[in-house]
Amino acid sequence: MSEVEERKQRMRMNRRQLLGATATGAAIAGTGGLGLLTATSKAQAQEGHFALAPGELDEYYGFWSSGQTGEVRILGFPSMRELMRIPVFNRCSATGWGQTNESLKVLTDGLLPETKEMLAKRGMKTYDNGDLHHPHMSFTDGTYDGRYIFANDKANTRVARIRCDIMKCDKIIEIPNAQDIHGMRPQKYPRTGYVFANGEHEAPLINDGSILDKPEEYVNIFSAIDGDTMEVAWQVIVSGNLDNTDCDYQGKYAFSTSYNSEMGTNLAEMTENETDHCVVFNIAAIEAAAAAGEGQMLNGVRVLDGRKGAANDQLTRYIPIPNSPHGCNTAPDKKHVVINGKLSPTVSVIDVEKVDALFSENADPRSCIVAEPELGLGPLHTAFDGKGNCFTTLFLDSQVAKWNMQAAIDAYGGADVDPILDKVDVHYQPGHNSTSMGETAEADGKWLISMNKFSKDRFLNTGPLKPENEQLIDISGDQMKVVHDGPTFAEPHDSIIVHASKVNPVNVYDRNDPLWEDARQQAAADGVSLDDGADEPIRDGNKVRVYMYSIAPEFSLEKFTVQQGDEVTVYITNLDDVDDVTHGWCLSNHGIAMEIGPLQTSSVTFTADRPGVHWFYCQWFCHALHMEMRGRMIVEPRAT
Ligand code: CUK
Ligand code: CUA
Repeated sequence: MSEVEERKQRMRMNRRQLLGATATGAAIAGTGGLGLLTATSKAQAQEGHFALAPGELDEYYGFWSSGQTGEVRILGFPSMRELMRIPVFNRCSATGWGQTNESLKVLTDGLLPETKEMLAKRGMKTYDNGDLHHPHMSFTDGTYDGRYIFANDKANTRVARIRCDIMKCDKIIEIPNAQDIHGMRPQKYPRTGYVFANGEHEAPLINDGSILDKPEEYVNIFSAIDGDTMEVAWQVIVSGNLDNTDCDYQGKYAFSTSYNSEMGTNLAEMTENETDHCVVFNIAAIEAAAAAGEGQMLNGVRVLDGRKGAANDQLTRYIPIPNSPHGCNTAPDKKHVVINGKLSPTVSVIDVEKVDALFSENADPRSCIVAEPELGLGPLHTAFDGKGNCFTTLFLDSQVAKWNMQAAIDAYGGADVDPILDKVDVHYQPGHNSTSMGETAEADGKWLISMNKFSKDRFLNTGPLKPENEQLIDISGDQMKVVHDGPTFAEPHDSIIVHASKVNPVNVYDRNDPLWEDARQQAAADGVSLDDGADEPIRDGNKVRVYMYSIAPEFSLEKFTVQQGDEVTVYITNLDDVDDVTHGWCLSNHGIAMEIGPLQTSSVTFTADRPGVHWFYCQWFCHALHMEMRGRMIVEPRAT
């Protein structure tokens, strides 16, 4: 039998086992143990104080990832109402993200030249998918500062930045030398600073075809991005792959889990070792090595060798952790980092104050582990209440375990205490969880969200594709209480819950916003002001530029005329300096639509290749005469 045929047969077997059996450690594909859990009682679900009266505002913003949808979502929290979507790696029909010149600049400027070339051959300017797992806000002094949200794209190796003043993405960079950015966290102290990003999948460092099916020569890359400039500051080659990451509150170390220390390429190889590891990155030593010109420059980035046995042994340490750890979460006590076991029923607790000692000679790399409580099957991620308690999702058990950090440390030291305080059923198969302000030093211990991968029977049936289920859990008391189910479309992994006082978005754009600097410069070159528009299209060979503004319910031009085959750019400035009066510009039968917020300029470029009369209209309901907010593009046939 061929290798491939064997693999297929094994997969079919596993599937049969999964469908027939209850949860076992082997059922890592995630469908184990379904249907065995008791439902939360209706009475319990109707308690709680998460419901708001009409017009009442939430206490927190929730920033939600969307996985393979590629966007970030803003929720009001704890009401769980979806407030807004921020397109990032995806294409958005409503806002024109991925089509307007302003968004294309964000989406294309940071791509590597070879990516642009590959896409151009397919007639594309940028990717239109992404896999956004981890949204995290910038920090100052160990807590959220409301400046930015950073997010990873596992699908196409990118990191994005969202400006929190306007809640739009302003920078996306593709990370060179690395493959498939997964774990990502901003530096907590002194500020962000760095954004740490894990390349998950191993590949040749120079992946140009000169090394192919030789996994022993593959590497993995850890990157530090400068959050202010969105440039890669440095990279470190590691042994094993990288999964999730977090950092300390001292500004000294970052930590990454590795589920594939074996550097295997198939399931059996990847899960072979009894222990994998957590990599510790020594930031000062790495900065010094980069400044000294160690390592090599590759695609404009200083790449250092932090593998086991590397010449400079001060850059990294490898802490052995039981089989295939996943989540990496720093506690608000500023002292402990929790490494979540996944295939091991344990979590391993690192004391950051014991990490310095790992860098002395002959140190035991496990000497920084101060607790390793056994919590249940499939621990994936841990959140914190700021009162010394931890909440860990148990994927296979479909539960959240609440446990006490000090009790776990005491038990590890030999005391006869059970660190587990409570367990609650969640529905079903939780991945990430987050607590209110829980990844900052200001964790407030009020709410926990459990982000469950399966909803099964919790909602009306939507066919074979079902929503995820995110359950709101009140953690203010001794016992956890599930108070609300929140369905979501594919597939939020992670979320942060940020007190509303940290975030202060504007209501209207600043006319000087750098987002449309290109439009401003083009207008100046054409002798036009964006605020005044132009009465006639400006012709420049077969390029035509149309400048107009909007004031509800009219565009400044009720028609404009171009010739068939012209490359037309339409610039629109929304002069309505009024909260919540967004206009749109949709050109019928051309696949063109964009958002124009109050005092924003948006532009779009297309070829006018259909002779005749084409209506454009405002697609954002803005006024009693919104239907009348329209005009004509007249396209004169090409002379024959
Ligand atoms: S990973 Cu998805 S459940 Cu990408 Cu943060 Cu753990
Ligand atoms: Cu402007 Cu509708």
